[in-house]
Amino acid sequence: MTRSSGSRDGEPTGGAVLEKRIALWGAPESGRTTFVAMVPEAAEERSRGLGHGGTGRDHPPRWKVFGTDDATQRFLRHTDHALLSEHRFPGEPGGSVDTAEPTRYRFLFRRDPRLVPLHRFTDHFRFAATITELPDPSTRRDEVKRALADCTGLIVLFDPTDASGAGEDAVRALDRMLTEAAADLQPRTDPRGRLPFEPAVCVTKIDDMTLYREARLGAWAELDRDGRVRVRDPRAYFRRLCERDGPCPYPAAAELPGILERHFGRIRYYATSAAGFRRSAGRIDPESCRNVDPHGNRLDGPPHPQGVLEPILGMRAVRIAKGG
Ligand SMILES: Nc1nc2c(ncn2[C@@H]2O[C@H](COP(=O)(O)OP(=O)(O)OP(=O)(O)O)[C@@H](O)[C@H]2O)c(=O)[nH]1
Ligand SMILES: [Mg+2]
Repeated sequence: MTRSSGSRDGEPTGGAVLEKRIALWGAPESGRTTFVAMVPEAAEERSRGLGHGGTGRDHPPRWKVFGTDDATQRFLRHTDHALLSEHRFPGEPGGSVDTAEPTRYRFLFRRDPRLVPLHRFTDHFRFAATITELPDPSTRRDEVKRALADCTGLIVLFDPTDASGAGEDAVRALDRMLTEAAADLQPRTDPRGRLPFEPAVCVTKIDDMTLYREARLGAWAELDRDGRVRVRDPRAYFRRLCERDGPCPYPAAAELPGILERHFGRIRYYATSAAGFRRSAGRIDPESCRNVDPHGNRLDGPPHPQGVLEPILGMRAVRIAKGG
Protein backbone atom coordinates (compact mmCIF):
# COMPACT_ATOMS: atom_id res chain seq x y z
CA MET A 1 0.00 0.00 0.00
CA THR A 2 1.44 3.35 -0.96
CA ARG A 3 0.37 6.47 0.74
CA SER A 4 0.90 9.64 -1.14
CA SER A 5 -1.39 12.58 -1.15
CA GLY A 6 -1.38 12.08 -4.92
CA SER A 7 -3.37 15.15 -5.82
CA ARG A 8 -4.04 18.60 -4.59
CA ASP A 9 -6.83 16.99 -2.64
CA GLY A 10 -4.32 16.06 0.05
CA GLU A 11 -3.14 19.61 0.55
CA PRO A 12 -4.79 22.09 2.82
CA THR A 13 -7.08 24.17 0.66
CA GLY A 14 -8.39 26.87 2.92
CA GLY A 15 -8.38 28.34 6.39
CA ALA A 16 -5.46 28.10 8.79
CA VAL A 17 -2.80 25.47 8.34
CA LEU A 18 -1.69 23.76 11.48
CA GLU A 19 1.64 22.08 11.86
CA LYS A 20 3.38 19.91 14.41
CA ARG A 21 7.15 20.02 14.12
CA ILE A 22 8.39 16.98 15.91
CA ALA A 23 11.96 16.04 16.69
CA LEU A 24 12.52 12.30 17.07
CA TRP A 25 15.24 11.02 19.36
CA GLY A 26 16.34 7.47 20.03
CA ALA A 27 19.48 5.37 20.38
CA PRO A 28 20.79 3.62 17.27
CA GLU A 29 18.60 0.57 16.56
CA SER A 30 15.91 1.80 18.93
CA GLY A 31 13.32 1.48 16.17
CA ARG A 32 13.20 5.04 14.76
CA THR A 33 12.91 4.08 11.10
CA THR A 34 10.21 1.51 11.76
CA PHE A 35 8.31 3.93 13.99
CA VAL A 36 8.16 6.61 11.29
CA ALA A 37 7.40 4.04 8.59
CA MET A 38 4.40 2.82 10.55
CA VAL A 39 2.73 6.21 11.10
CA PRO A 40 0.25 5.85 8.17
CA GLU A 41 -0.39 2.18 8.94
CA ALA A 42 -0.98 3.04 12.60
CA ALA A 43 -3.78 5.34 11.47
CA GLU A 44 -5.33 2.50 9.44
CA GLU A 45 -4.84 0.11 12.34
CA ARG A 46 -6.58 2.40 14.80
CA SER A 47 -9.60 2.73 12.59
CA ARG A 48 -10.09 -1.02 12.17
CA GLY A 49 -12.62 -2.31 14.66
CA LEU A 50 -10.96 -5.34 16.15
CA GLY A 51 -11.82 -8.09 18.54
CA HIS A 52 -15.12 -8.73 20.26
CA GLY A 53 -16.68 -8.76 16.79
CA GLY A 54 -15.87 -5.07 16.56
CA THR A 55 -17.11 -3.22 13.54
CA GLY A 56 -15.30 0.02 14.18
CA ARG A 57 -18.64 1.68 14.83
CA ASP A 58 -17.53 3.02 18.18
CA HIS A 59 -14.36 4.51 16.88
CA PRO A 60 -13.82 8.22 16.52
CA PRO A 61 -13.50 9.63 12.99
CA ARG A 62 -10.47 8.03 11.47
CA TRP A 63 -7.29 9.71 10.49
CA LYS A 64 -5.70 9.17 7.12
CA VAL A 65 -2.03 9.95 6.91
CA PHE A 66 -0.18 10.77 3.70
CA GLY A 67 3.43 11.46 2.87
CA THR A 68 3.49 14.90 1.32
CA ASP A 69 6.90 15.25 -0.28
CA ASP A 70 8.82 13.06 -2.70
CA ALA A 71 11.36 11.85 -0.16
CA THR A 72 8.71 10.78 2.35
CA GLN A 73 6.64 9.10 -0.36
CA ARG A 74 9.70 7.22 -1.60
CA PHE A 75 10.54 6.21 1.97
CA LEU A 76 6.99 4.94 2.55
CA ARG A 77 6.99 2.94 -0.70
CA HIS A 78 10.20 1.26 0.38
CA THR A 79 9.17 0.62 3.98
CA ASP A 80 5.60 -0.46 3.10
CA HIS A 81 7.04 -3.03 0.75
CA ALA A 82 9.35 -4.36 3.46
CA LEU A 83 6.95 -4.30 6.41
CA LEU A 84 3.53 -4.86 4.86
CA SER A 85 4.40 -7.12 1.91
CA GLU A 86 7.53 -8.94 3.00
CA HIS A 87 7.07 -8.76 6.77
CA ARG A 88 10.62 -7.70 7.41
CA PHE A 89 12.13 -4.65 9.04
CA PRO A 90 13.06 -2.00 6.50
CA GLY A 91 16.47 -1.23 7.98
CA GLU A 92 17.52 -4.86 7.85
CA PRO A 93 20.75 -5.57 5.93
CA GLY A 94 20.14 -7.32 2.63
CA GLY A 95 16.94 -5.39 2.09
CA SER A 96 16.15 -3.34 -0.97
CA VAL A 97 18.91 -1.13 -2.34
CA ASP A 98 16.59 1.86 -2.11
CA THR A 99 17.63 2.82 1.40
CA ALA A 100 17.57 6.58 0.92
CA GLU A 101 16.12 7.78 4.19
CA PRO A 102 15.31 11.42 4.57
CA THR A 103 16.01 12.66 8.05
CA ARG A 104 12.91 14.80 7.71
CA TYR A 105 9.55 13.21 6.98
CA ARG A 106 6.51 15.23 6.02
CA PHE A 107 2.98 13.97 6.62
CA LEU A 108 -0.52 15.29 6.25
CA PHE A 109 -3.09 14.05 8.76
CA ARG A 110 -6.67 14.30 7.60
CA ARG A 111 -9.96 12.93 8.80
CA ASP A 112 -13.52 13.26 7.73
CA PRO A 113 -15.78 14.89 10.22
CA ARG A 114 -18.75 12.75 11.18
CA LEU A 115 -21.05 15.73 11.08
CA VAL A 116 -20.84 17.38 7.70
CA PRO A 117 -21.28 20.98 8.93
CA LEU A 118 -18.13 20.58 11.02
CA HIS A 119 -16.21 20.53 7.76
CA ARG A 120 -15.88 24.28 8.13
CA PHE A 121 -13.54 23.82 11.08
CA THR A 122 -10.68 22.47 9.05
CA ASP A 123 -8.27 22.86 11.98
CA HIS A 124 -9.80 19.89 13.73
CA PHE A 125 -9.59 17.72 10.69
CA ARG A 126 -6.23 18.28 9.13
CA PHE A 127 -2.76 19.15 10.17
CA ALA A 128 0.74 18.76 8.84
CA ALA A 129 3.34 16.87 10.86
CA THR A 130 7.04 17.09 10.14
CA ILE A 131 9.13 14.49 11.92
CA THR A 132 12.84 15.21 12.04
CA GLU A 133 15.05 12.35 13.12
CA LEU A 134 17.75 13.94 15.23
CA PRO A 135 21.25 12.99 14.12
CA ASP A 136 24.08 12.10 16.47
CA PRO A 137 24.72 15.31 18.46
CA SER A 138 28.39 14.47 18.95
CA THR A 139 29.02 14.86 15.22
CA ARG A 140 26.09 17.00 14.01
CA ARG A 141 25.67 19.40 16.91
CA ASP A 142 24.50 22.42 14.91
CA GLU A 143 21.87 20.44 13.08
CA VAL A 144 20.53 19.11 16.38
CA LYS A 145 20.47 22.60 17.88
CA ARG A 146 18.56 23.99 14.90
CA ALA A 147 16.03 21.17 14.97
CA LEU A 148 15.39 21.60 18.69
CA ALA A 149 15.09 25.37 18.38
CA ASP A 150 12.45 24.91 15.70
CA CYS A 151 10.43 21.98 17.06
CA THR A 152 7.09 22.05 18.86
CA GLY A 153 7.48 18.58 20.30
CA LEU A 154 10.05 15.90 21.01
CA ILE A 155 9.42 12.17 20.84
CA VAL A 156 11.94 10.15 22.82
CA LEU A 157 12.11 6.46 21.96
CA PHE A 158 13.30 4.41 24.91
CA ASP A 159 14.32 0.89 23.90
CA PRO A 160 14.74 -1.19 27.05
CA THR A 161 15.83 -4.24 25.03
CA ASP A 162 19.12 -2.77 23.86
CA ALA A 163 22.11 -4.81 25.00
CA SER A 164 24.67 -3.23 22.65
CA GLY A 165 25.70 -0.32 24.84
CA ALA A 166 24.09 2.17 22.46
CA GLY A 167 21.33 2.87 24.97
CA GLU A 168 23.83 3.72 27.68
CA ASP A 169 25.54 6.28 25.43
CA ALA A 170 22.21 7.61 24.23
CA VAL A 171 21.06 8.46 27.78
CA ARG A 172 24.23 10.49 28.34
CA ALA A 173 23.88 12.16 24.94
CA LEU A 174 20.22 13.00 25.62
CA ASP A 175 21.15 14.60 28.93
CA ARG A 176 23.85 16.74 27.28
CA MET A 177 21.59 17.63 24.37
CA LEU A 178 18.72 18.80 26.60
CA THR A 179 21.06 20.73 28.91
CA GLU A 180 22.53 22.56 25.92
CA ALA A 181 19.09 23.21 24.45
CA ALA A 182 17.95 24.71 27.77
CA ALA A 183 20.91 27.11 27.64
CA ASP A 184 20.36 27.99 23.97
CA LEU A 185 16.61 28.46 24.35
CA GLN A 186 16.83 30.24 27.67
CA PRO A 187 14.63 33.19 26.60
CA ARG A 188 11.85 30.69 25.89
CA THR A 189 12.22 28.39 28.89
CA ASP A 190 9.83 28.64 31.84
CA PRO A 191 10.90 30.17 35.17
CA ARG A 192 12.28 26.79 36.23
CA GLY A 193 14.37 26.55 33.07
CA ARG A 194 12.22 23.88 31.49
CA LEU A 195 12.17 23.50 27.73
CA PRO A 196 9.50 25.13 25.55
CA PHE A 197 8.47 22.07 23.54
CA GLU A 198 6.25 19.15 24.44
CA PRO A 199 7.86 15.82 25.24
CA ALA A 200 6.44 12.35 24.61
CA VAL A 201 8.28 9.31 25.88
CA CYS A 202 7.62 6.05 24.07
CA VAL A 203 8.74 2.76 25.55
CA THR A 204 9.42 0.94 22.28
CA LYS A 205 9.24 -2.74 21.29
CA ILE A 206 6.77 -3.61 24.05
CA ASP A 207 5.96 -6.70 21.98
CA ASP A 208 9.44 -7.99 22.81
CA MET A 209 8.86 -11.08 24.90
CA THR A 210 11.02 -9.92 27.83
CA LEU A 211 9.14 -6.64 28.05
CA TYR A 212 5.78 -8.25 27.46
CA ARG A 213 6.47 -10.83 30.19
CA GLU A 214 7.40 -8.00 32.57
CA ALA A 215 4.20 -6.19 31.66
CA ARG A 216 2.10 -9.30 32.28
CA LEU A 217 3.84 -10.21 35.52
CA GLY A 218 3.46 -6.71 36.89
CA ALA A 219 -0.16 -6.64 35.68
CA TRP A 220 0.65 -3.54 33.65
CA ALA A 221 -0.79 -5.04 30.48
CA GLU A 222 -4.37 -6.03 29.75
CA LEU A 223 -6.49 -6.70 26.70
CA ASP A 224 -8.70 -3.69 26.06
CA ARG A 225 -12.25 -3.79 24.74
CA ASP A 226 -10.96 -3.82 21.17
CA GLY A 227 -8.87 -6.89 21.90
CA ARG A 228 -5.60 -4.98 21.81
CA VAL A 229 -2.83 -5.21 24.38
CA ARG A 230 -2.97 -2.07 26.45
CA VAL A 231 -0.54 -0.90 29.09
CA ARG A 232 -2.69 0.68 31.75
CA ASP A 233 -0.19 3.12 33.19
CA PRO A 234 2.62 3.78 30.69
CA ARG A 235 4.39 6.18 33.06
CA ALA A 236 4.61 3.63 35.85
CA TYR A 237 5.61 0.95 33.35
CA PHE A 238 8.36 3.23 32.00
CA ARG A 239 9.64 3.89 35.51
CA ARG A 240 9.63 0.21 36.36
CA LEU A 241 11.64 -0.60 33.22
CA CYS A 242 14.20 2.05 34.15
CA GLU A 243 14.79 0.64 37.64
CA ARG A 244 18.18 -0.89 38.32
CA ASP A 245 16.72 -4.32 39.03
CA GLY A 246 14.39 -4.10 36.03
CA PRO A 247 14.80 -5.88 32.68
CA CYS A 248 16.65 -3.03 30.93
CA PRO A 249 20.27 -4.14 30.43
CA TYR A 250 21.93 -0.71 30.69
CA PRO A 251 22.35 1.01 34.06
CA ALA A 252 22.06 4.60 32.74
CA ALA A 253 18.35 3.95 32.17
CA ALA A 254 17.88 4.54 35.90
CA GLU A 255 18.81 8.18 35.31
CA LEU A 256 16.38 8.70 32.47
CA PRO A 257 13.26 9.64 34.47
CA GLY A 258 15.23 12.27 36.41
CA ILE A 259 16.80 13.72 33.26
CA LEU A 260 13.42 14.10 31.59
CA GLU A 261 11.71 15.54 34.64
CA ARG A 262 14.46 18.09 35.08
CA HIS A 263 13.93 19.44 31.58
CA PHE A 264 10.19 19.24 31.09
CA GLY A 265 6.96 20.07 32.85
CA ARG A 266 4.22 17.78 31.62
CA ILE A 267 5.51 14.60 30.03
CA ARG A 268 3.26 12.16 28.20
CA TYR A 269 4.17 8.47 28.21
CA TYR A 270 3.26 5.79 25.71
CA ALA A 271 3.77 2.06 25.39
CA THR A 272 4.69 1.55 21.77
CA SER A 273 5.27 -1.24 19.36
CA ALA A 274 5.71 -0.66 15.64
CA ALA A 275 5.45 -4.41 15.01
CA GLY A 276 2.60 -4.99 17.45
CA PHE A 277 1.16 -8.30 18.57
CA ARG A 278 0.20 -11.23 16.39
CA ARG A 279 -3.48 -11.86 15.81
CA SER A 280 -5.44 -14.72 14.54
CA ALA A 281 -8.98 -14.11 13.30
CA GLY A 282 -8.63 -10.52 14.50
CA ARG A 283 -7.88 -11.48 18.09
CA ILE A 284 -4.85 -11.58 20.28
CA ASP A 285 -4.15 -14.68 22.28
CA PRO A 286 -2.32 -13.16 25.27
CA GLU A 287 -0.43 -16.43 25.80
CA SER A 288 0.89 -16.55 22.24
CA CYS A 289 1.15 -13.24 20.46
CA ARG A 290 4.80 -12.80 19.51
CA ASN A 291 4.91 -11.01 16.16
CA VAL A 292 8.70 -10.74 15.72
CA ASP A 293 11.12 -13.65 15.55
CA PRO A 294 13.43 -14.01 18.57
CA HIS A 295 16.39 -12.55 16.61
CA GLY A 296 14.41 -9.45 15.70
CA ASN A 297 14.89 -10.04 12.01
CA ARG A 298 11.44 -10.71 10.66
CA LEU A 299 7.81 -10.30 11.54
CA ASP A 300 5.66 -13.39 11.80
CA GLY A 301 2.82 -11.66 9.98
CA PRO A 302 1.53 -8.18 9.23
CA PRO A 303 2.53 -5.42 11.64
CA HIS A 304 -0.13 -4.11 14.01
CA PRO A 305 1.45 -0.86 15.22
CA GLN A 306 0.28 0.66 18.47
CA GLY A 307 1.35 3.68 20.44
CA VAL A 308 2.72 5.22 17.24
CA LEU A 309 -0.06 7.60 16.26
CA GLU A 310 -1.03 8.62 19.79
CA PRO A 311 2.10 10.59 20.70
CA ILE A 312 1.70 12.63 17.51
CA LEU A 313 -2.01 13.23 18.04
CA GLY A 314 -1.34 14.21 21.66
CA MET A 315 0.91 17.11 20.70
CA ARG A 316 -0.27 20.60 20.03
CA ALA A 317 -0.08 22.10 16.58
CA VAL A 318 0.99 25.61 15.71
CA ARG A 319 -0.64 27.84 13.16
CA ILE A 320 1.78 28.44 10.31
CA ALA A 321 0.04 30.02 7.36
CA LYS A 322 -3.19 30.65 5.58
CA GLY A 323 -4.08 28.36 2.71
CA GLY A 324 -5.32 29.60 -0.65
N1 LIG B 1 10.28 -6.51 18.75
C1 LIG B 1 10.38 -5.39 18.02
N2 LIG B 1 11.54 -5.10 17.41
C2 LIG B 1 11.60 -3.95 16.69
C3 LIG B 1 10.51 -3.07 16.54
N3 LIG B 1 10.89 -2.03 15.78
C4 LIG B 1 12.18 -2.24 15.45
N4 LIG B 1 12.61 -3.43 15.98
C5 LIG B 1 13.96 -4.05 15.90
O1 LIG B 1 14.93 -3.03 15.95
C6 LIG B 1 15.73 -3.07 14.77
C7 LIG B 1 16.09 -1.66 14.39
O2 LIG B 1 14.92 -0.99 13.96
P1 LIG B 1 15.02 0.36 13.13
O3 LIG B 1 13.64 0.86 12.93
O4 LIG B 1 15.87 0.16 11.92
O5 LIG B 1 15.77 1.27 14.20
P2 LIG B 1 16.62 2.61 13.97
O6 LIG B 1 16.62 3.34 15.27
O7 LIG B 1 16.11 3.33 12.77
O8 LIG B 1 18.05 1.97 13.69
P3 LIG B 1 19.32 2.63 12.95
O9 LIG B 1 18.84 3.75 12.08
O10 LIG B 1 19.90 1.48 12.18
O11 LIG B 1 20.22 3.08 14.06
C8 LIG B 1 14.89 -3.83 13.74
O12 LIG B 1 15.68 -4.45 12.77
C9 LIG B 1 14.18 -4.83 14.60
O13 LIG B 1 15.02 -5.92 14.87
C10 LIG B 1 9.28 -3.42 17.21
O14 LIG B 1 8.26 -2.71 17.16
N5 LIG B 1 9.28 -4.59 17.93
MG1 LIG C 1 17.07 4.14 11.12
